[in-house]
Amino acid sequence: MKKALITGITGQDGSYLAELLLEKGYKVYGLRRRTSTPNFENVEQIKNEIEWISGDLADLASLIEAVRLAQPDEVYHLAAQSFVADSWPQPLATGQMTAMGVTNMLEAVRIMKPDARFYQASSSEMFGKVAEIPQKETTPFYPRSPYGVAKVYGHWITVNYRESFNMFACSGILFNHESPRRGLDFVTRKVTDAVARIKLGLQKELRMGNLDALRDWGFAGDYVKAMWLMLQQDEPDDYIIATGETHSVRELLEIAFTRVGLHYEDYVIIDPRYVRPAEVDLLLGDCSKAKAKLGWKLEVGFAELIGRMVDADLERVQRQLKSMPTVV
Ligand code: NAP
Ligand code: G4F
Repeated sequence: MKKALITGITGQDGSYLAELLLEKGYKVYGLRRRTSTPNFENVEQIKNEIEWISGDLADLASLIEAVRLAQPDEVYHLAAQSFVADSWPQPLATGQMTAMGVTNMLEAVRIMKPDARFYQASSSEMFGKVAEIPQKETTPFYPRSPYGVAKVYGHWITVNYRESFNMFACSGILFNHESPRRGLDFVTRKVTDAVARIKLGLQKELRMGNLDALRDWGFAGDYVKAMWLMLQQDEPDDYIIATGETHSVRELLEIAFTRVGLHYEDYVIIDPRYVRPAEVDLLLGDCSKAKAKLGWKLEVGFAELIGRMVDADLERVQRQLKSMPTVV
């Protein structure tokens, strides 16, 4: 039985990856940080099948102990401060978790289990002010946020450990990927949750930032398969994972509101609080290397993804409404 250690297992990607690895017969260890209120929402259905290990990216000793306990064949390093907008008000915490956290995790593996295969969750946000369209593995980085800068560090330290210590370390440069498990702050989920609440009469307006930004949005469930495939190859390497299509935030609004028979112009208000100090205007990935070498393929398209997210939020909000006590 193969053993995998996942950091960030309670997040969107961690939860889908854990399900995939359990299906494949892995023993799955999940690193979880202490929070005052535990949040198992994304992993409730598999909570009892995971070996939970307490640890924090800022605490190297806890990561060394996690690797010692799990003795993993594969380490998927997904934990990070992952919300770009918060990386301006929290640049140091973002640097500590999203950049130095990668070195901490690599050190834990190098010290305790150097033959473990390592996956780093790199990001298309590294391309920032893009040098070419579409972006490929060879496109130079020009990050536009403290988060993007931290991810560039995480990418290069992963490459460096591969080259310095001969570790099987891969960097997956993933473009935006979404699902009903996406955090409520990210634009797709913010929109689909608002659409559900507006439709059910619980919200009147939706305050947004830059509607012209273009993103290459895929489905998280498809993307975790690529993470696993990268660690099954003969040689470690870096890969772009993307859909090869780009859509604006405005298109996202149109699709989501139309799904419930509404017009986004009737509800959306532009609020400068959601406009970023520096924007990534356009992301569009070329994943031909992953298709050719990993045999990776995309299953869920953009409109279907947003439709599924709206439906899931409608169901969830309706359930919440039903469980609320009636006021007499
Ligand atoms: P997410 O939902 O925000 O999940 C982040 C995870 O990291 C959560 O489990 C969180 O735990 C954990 N975490 C944060 N700080 C930690 C700390 N100090 N110690 C231990 N755990 C900590 O993110 P995601 O969307 O699944 O993304 C997974 C990874 O891929 C991230 O590294 C992200 O930057 C990267 N990425 C994401 C995308 C995307 O479009 N989703 C694209 C490219 C790259 P809590 O539950 O306690 O908060
Ligand atoms: O959904 P977002 O917050 O995602 P962003 O910034 O692209 O980052 C996500 O994808 C990265 C990969 O490229 C990951 F590395 C990262 O961890 C994260 O998962 O914003 C998408 C776009 C931006 O251009 C933003 O300015 O939507 C625009 N936007 C417009 N109004 C908004 C809003 N974003 C948010 N979150 N909230 C708004 O009201």
